[in-house]
Amino acid sequence: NMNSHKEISIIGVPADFGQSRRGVDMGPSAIRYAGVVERIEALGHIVRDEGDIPVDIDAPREVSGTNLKNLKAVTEGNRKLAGKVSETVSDGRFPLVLGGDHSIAIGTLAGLNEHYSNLGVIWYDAHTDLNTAETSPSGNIHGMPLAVAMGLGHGDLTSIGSGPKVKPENIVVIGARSIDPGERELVKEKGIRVYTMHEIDRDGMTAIMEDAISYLEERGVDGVHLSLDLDGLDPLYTPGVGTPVQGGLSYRESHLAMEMLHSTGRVTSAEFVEVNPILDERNKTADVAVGLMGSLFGETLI
Ligand code: 6HN
Ligand code: MN
Ligand code: MN
Ligand code: MN
Repeated sequence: NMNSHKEISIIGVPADFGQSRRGVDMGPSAIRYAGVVERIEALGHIVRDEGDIPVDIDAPREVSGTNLKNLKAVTEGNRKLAGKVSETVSDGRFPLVLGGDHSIAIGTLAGLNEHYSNLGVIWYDAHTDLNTAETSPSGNIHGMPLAVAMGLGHGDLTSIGSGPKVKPENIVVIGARSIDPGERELVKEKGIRVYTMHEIDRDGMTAIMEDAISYLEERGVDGVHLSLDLDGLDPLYTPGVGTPVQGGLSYRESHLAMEMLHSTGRVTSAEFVEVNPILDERNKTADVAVGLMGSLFGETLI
């Protein structure tokens, strides 16, 4: 169907300041090498690779003494990304953001917020990324972006763009299996819809995705952003991530989820994060990421 063809802008964010393991800044290169442009163009979409957001990768690292490591570098990178994402949506194009660690979701969501007043967010991740400096066990900002998007956390981060970017009741988390005590409190307090591995094991991915999609539709969302952390999958399929957690989503479950999202025709932006080629096995994780993008943009087996 020609009407479903999109104009897609690929935006690379070679940034690793949100966590402590080097290499995730090479994620965009690895995903390009895995053939992202060709894979999506083959589906009939018009793809423009916008290159990378300029990131000062050689900036000095803050290794200790703060519970918001590399705050300045994270803030600067996200300001630039927010501008680029906003401009992309202004041009009527679909932003496909390639990380980089998950702290880049702060900028993506800030940019999207310029255009949506009731955005839905699907957070596909082993983690809930709902920490603040007060609750974080690591000080790594990649564990905080969803809290920042709700307006919680350090002012330098929450003030990128204007106001809160997402309402807690417009968020669904899929695949969670590593949740810190402060995050658990926030999930309960804000009533965030979290489908942990328990619910997915019990009810199956089909039922979970149907529920997640109808939940967001009932909220009357005016756009849906998919934020996919490759550690949402089991490390068996995506070993090239900095914070792997056993017992994750399978390759097939993840493709099914992407195919079901495609069927809705409601996804308006996406980001794929945490691909770390240094920790990977022969670019396996980037290959999986590109395969999932294929399904998200309409690939079918026959
Ligand atoms: N990610 N909850 C842990 C922390 O340090 O806050 C892990 C966060 C991982 C974040 O994978 O995007
Ligand atoms: Mn808004
Ligand atoms: Mn994660
Ligand atoms: Mn994450």
